[in-house]
Amino acid sequence: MTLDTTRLTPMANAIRALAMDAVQAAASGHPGMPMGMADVATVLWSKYLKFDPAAPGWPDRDRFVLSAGHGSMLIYALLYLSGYGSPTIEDIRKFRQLDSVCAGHPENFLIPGIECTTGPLGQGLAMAVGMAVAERHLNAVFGDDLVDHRTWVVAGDGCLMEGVNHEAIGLAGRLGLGRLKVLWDDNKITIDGSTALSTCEDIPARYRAAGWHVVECDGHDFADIDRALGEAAGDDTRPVLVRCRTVIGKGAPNKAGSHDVHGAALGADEVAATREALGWTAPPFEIPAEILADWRKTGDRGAKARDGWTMRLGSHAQKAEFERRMAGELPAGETAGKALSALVSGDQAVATRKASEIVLGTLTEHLPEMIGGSADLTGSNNTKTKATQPLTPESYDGRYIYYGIREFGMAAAMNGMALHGGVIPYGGTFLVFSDYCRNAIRLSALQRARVIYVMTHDSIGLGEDGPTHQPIEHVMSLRMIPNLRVFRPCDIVETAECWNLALQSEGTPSVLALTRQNLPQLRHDGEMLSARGAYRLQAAEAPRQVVLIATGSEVSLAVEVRKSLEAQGVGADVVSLPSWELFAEQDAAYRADLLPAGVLKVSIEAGVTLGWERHIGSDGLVIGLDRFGASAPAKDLFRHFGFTAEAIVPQILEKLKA
Ligand SMILES: Cc1ncc(C[n+]2csc(CCOP(=O)(O)OP(=O)(O)O)c2C)c(N)n1
Ligand SMILES: [Mg+2]
Repeated sequence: MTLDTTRLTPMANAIRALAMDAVQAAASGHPGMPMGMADVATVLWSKYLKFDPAAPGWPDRDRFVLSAGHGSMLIYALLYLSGYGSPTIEDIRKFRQLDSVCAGHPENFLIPGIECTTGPLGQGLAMAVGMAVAERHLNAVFGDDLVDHRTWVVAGDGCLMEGVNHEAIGLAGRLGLGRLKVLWDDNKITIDGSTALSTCEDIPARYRAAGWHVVECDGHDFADIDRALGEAAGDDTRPVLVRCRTVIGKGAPNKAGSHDVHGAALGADEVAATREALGWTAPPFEIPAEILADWRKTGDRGAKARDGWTMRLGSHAQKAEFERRMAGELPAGETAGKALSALVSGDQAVATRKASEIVLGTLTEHLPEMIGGSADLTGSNNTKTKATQPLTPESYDGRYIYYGIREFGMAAAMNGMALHGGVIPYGGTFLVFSDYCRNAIRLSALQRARVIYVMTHDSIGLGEDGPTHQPIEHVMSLRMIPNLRVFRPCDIVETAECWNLALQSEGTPSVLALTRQNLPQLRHDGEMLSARGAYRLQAAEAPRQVVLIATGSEVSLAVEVRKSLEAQGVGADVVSLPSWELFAEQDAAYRADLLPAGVLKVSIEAGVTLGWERHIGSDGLVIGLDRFGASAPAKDLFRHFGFTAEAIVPQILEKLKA
């Protein structure tokens, strides 16, 4: 198909007009990037991107990721102009206002055509790596007839400068993700001014070194853009970086090329001057019919492609399985339940990381959508199973990703995989390095992505590696992230339950905080008690004066404490609290029954104490750790820091006297 370049100029100017007018109306936003990338985006959407505005969720669409999320008006303009139902022109008029889906940065949960939430620079590109992985994997499983698409990214200087970029492109290069095409808005401007202020990097050389194919073009010459995108589309063996040399704010006669257009409205005078310069006479938010008609035609190719795809799906042998997986539904039959019932009859004193591996063995065998991995700690995180063979360029049907030492890149890639659909990603690292992934975990939660983080070595109980490796504040700080489930199971049965719950949490990511050290099996029932977040593991025998509340490895300690108290005539319940979030969802009566008023409540958790007041009240007793750990065998550390029945019981008796 040859492009009619005379029609492209007004189409691109429509993007420019919408961007500058919306930002002007909101008196807030980023006009420079959409204006600068308008020409490239117009060629991409007119000729290369496979999409159907009538079906934003069509599984075989190309994924378009605006990694430079501050340029949100670019994607709002593209979606509106090409005929998606959302956003409407009314939404664009109300850009950045409370009742508009056109939020400051693109949000995947507000507009169906937005593949992922972007704004934290670098992560859009890193998520796109995950989308490209999911595409190749599903292609290997279901074939070209059902899965055959690309992932296109628009990224700015900032996205390429962020550290996560290094992780993401290294992984993409190694995995040979040829379906990934990154269009770099090389405008040499960031907020502070010229990129020369802060970098002298040879970016194409860096990408080539990571195994990428690099193409360049003049980002304002349609024929040259077309040539470069053609070359990019033509190489499906290596990921491609298209360096688009652009001028930020292109079209604004006095401000283009300057950091002044990055993140502020042009101002009434410059808006008028831009209209003049572009020959754009239409009033704000009105697109001349002929130009809109040209835009509405851009989806035609995709609509045809989707018709063909729908026919192929209709007669495909794997239709039902493909649809199940893309819908994110777990297979019928209680697979996780089966894993659970096999465990309750046993008596296994294992680390919960080991328990997780045992459970995963069953889960990955029955859930082909699970794709595991680890950031170079496979043998420590216990994330690999028999069913999950390595995913490599030679075998994309593999289900285990060696992410390398790239925690943030792994987490972001998992977000992309989950958002692509058809797979459920889980990946491991040490809990202490959840900080390296933290903003991606936050984005899992914000984007409602089912990503499962397997975070092992969850306390001082990891022992000799010492304070750099011992999480103190991590479990509590992860509990602070909205829409994230943090599970800290106490034994093998709870571990199975928590895995089950994490898999069922379709719109919520989960963190499993697991031990390095062995823990006794405390549960011998298959009641799925963890589903309530907390439950009474043991009830007081003597008249109840104390409720002990513990998580993970400290639950067995609470059991010992209880034994000692009961021996002295002090009745004590033990409550296991594997998930604060699920417990918070229970009704008041259930919560009050577990944690009644008028009884001394004692929390035991080998981590920071801040926050435990929620469960023990202002007159409770909190056993925790508000300092960094130390390097020694686990047993010695627990003794040293007072996590023994001998150290805790006297404190409880003292408190009861007071
Ligand atoms: C992780 C992160 N750090 C900082 C910011 C704030 N920020 C938004 S845009 C921007 C500059 C980005 O420069 P570039 O990607 O070149 O965009 P351009 O100015 O060319 O539009 C910064 C620092 C952010 N959104 N995300
Ligand atoms: Mg820039």
